[in-house]
Amino acid sequence: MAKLHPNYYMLKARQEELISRKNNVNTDFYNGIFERYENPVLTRDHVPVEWRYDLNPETNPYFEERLGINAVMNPGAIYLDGKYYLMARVEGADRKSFFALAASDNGVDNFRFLRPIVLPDTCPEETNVYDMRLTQHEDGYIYGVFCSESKDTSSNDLSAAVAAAGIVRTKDLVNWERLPNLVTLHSPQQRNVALHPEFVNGKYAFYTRPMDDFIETGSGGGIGFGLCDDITHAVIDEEKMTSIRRYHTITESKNGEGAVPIKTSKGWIHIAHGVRNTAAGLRYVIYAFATDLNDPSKVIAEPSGLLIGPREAERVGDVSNVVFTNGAIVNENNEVFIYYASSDTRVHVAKTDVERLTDYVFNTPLDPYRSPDCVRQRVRLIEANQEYLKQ
Ligand code: BGC
Ligand code: BMA
Repeated sequence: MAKLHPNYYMLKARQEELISRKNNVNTDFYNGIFERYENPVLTRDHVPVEWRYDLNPETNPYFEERLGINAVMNPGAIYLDGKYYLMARVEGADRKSFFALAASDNGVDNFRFLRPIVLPDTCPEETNVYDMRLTQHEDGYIYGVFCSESKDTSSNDLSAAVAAAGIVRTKDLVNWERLPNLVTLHSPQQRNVALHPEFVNGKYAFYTRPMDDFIETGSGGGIGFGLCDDITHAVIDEEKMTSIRRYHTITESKNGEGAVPIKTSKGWIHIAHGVRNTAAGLRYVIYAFATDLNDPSKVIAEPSGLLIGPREAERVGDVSNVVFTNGAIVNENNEVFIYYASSDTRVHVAKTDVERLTDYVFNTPLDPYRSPDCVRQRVRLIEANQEYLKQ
């Protein structure tokens, strides 16, 4: 066999340096709620050289990248046997995404891609897949719920598409069984669907996001919640509303479930996304809310405003002004790792712990929804603080 091209070794060395680089807390940022880190945890440069280059010098004499990667984003996340796994959305230069698994021992650096996931190809019309939520369900399976996108052949508009929730399951992150897509009897389209980790009234429970069409949620009022009897033919009739969209807030245009909810002693904590429209296009931020332990559709806490917004370098990328999350991990020390992508380009981690996150969700004031009330809310804070400043 002919020798490998010298640039292969150059790329491998660079990649090794990138992957083994220690990630430190970004000390310029403080809000007491979570820490940001200096470096992204997963980027297109983390994708193995062998996944992109043909190493055969005869068929690739100039060592050109044959199958480029455009972006790595929106990972599902799961903690298994002390390892932090990310199921990333990897987007090829061809705009199609696939899922690939990466793992790290500490959740903040040294993430290495293990393998691309080849899902059972059961939907002939499916064109793209993305944004998988991984749920460790009490039935013993790990489920992946993702967006399955197809062309809308009923419309003359070339861009018209249909979004549905695809469902796969596994016991080992290696072998995947594909189940039929979720059917929601009252919503024509679905994106941002996540499976709740526990049975609710003996049924499988999904967070949904009813939509009238592909981009606009239309009459869809927010993050839905529905039950189904049989996960192998998942059909949801009624979708109750949980966190709803509101005028002149961060969720005005759309919102959607992000990570699988985190169980705490006070309630299920949800880390979701909210979208508003601007002259510069849609702006995506991450927010949090909590639902009742016994009735996970009932919102019991709604801290005002955003939890994570795109900052500095995060603001720029393929789809600028976006932070998006669909995966979080809680480890045995109650540390919380929120994985989020910025501008549909790379993946970051925000770290907190269950106690601080709970305090944020339950003790951050509510949004008064009107500017005059918001300023009064702030003045009350300032006046109360005067007492402490006198000390
Ligand atoms: C893109 C997604 C995006 C969606 C709605 C899809 O075609 O792949 O990233 O969220 O359109 O804009
Ligand atoms: C969506 C999501 C994400 C993406 C976001 C911004 O609707 O499903 O895939 O991060 O748009 O482009």
